[in-house]
Amino acid sequence: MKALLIVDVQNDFCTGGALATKGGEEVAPVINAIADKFDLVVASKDWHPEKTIHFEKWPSHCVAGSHGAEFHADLNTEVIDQVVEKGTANLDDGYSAFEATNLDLSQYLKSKEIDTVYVCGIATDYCVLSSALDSQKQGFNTFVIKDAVRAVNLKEGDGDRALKQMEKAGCELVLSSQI
Ligand code: VGL
Ligand code: ZN
Repeated sequence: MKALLIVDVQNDFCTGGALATKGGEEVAPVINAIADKFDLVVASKDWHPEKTIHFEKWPSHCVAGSHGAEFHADLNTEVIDQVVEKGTANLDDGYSAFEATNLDLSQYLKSKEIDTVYVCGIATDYCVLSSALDSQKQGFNTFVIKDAVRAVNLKEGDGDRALKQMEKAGCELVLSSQI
């Protein structure tokens, strides 16, 4: 059984947001077009308290309950079976969807007999990277959908380096058209 893991397609990571990636919202139609090919769809939300050590590294973003923390309006949320929230404590970054605090994601996926996880969303060089590496570590066959991710690129090339790192760790890179 295959799951789609949609990472952080939230307003603050899209054009005009507090921590915008270039063209972040462009992943939404790509994701919408493939979502029905999966047995289960999980979406993560970066979901921070107002005060957190995370904001010593980053501008304030995705504060729980704020507009910036909402899913981007272009993402079809009707297909989402389960939302997981991460980065909710003030002492960690919570980059990985597997660090969600409202649900043990790994256990949840296993309880649904998922053995394969396709990761997409934002940002390639942080939360997608951590989530894909954790997925692989937890024993799921892990794919990363190259045309359905966007990077922060604090340093030029960070997104591409993250993709290589995921590949090196055993994740497979695919295009949405190959699914
Ligand atoms: C993210 C930086 C800070 C992400 C979250 O979703 O990739 N990046 N918080
Ligand atoms: Zn964050």
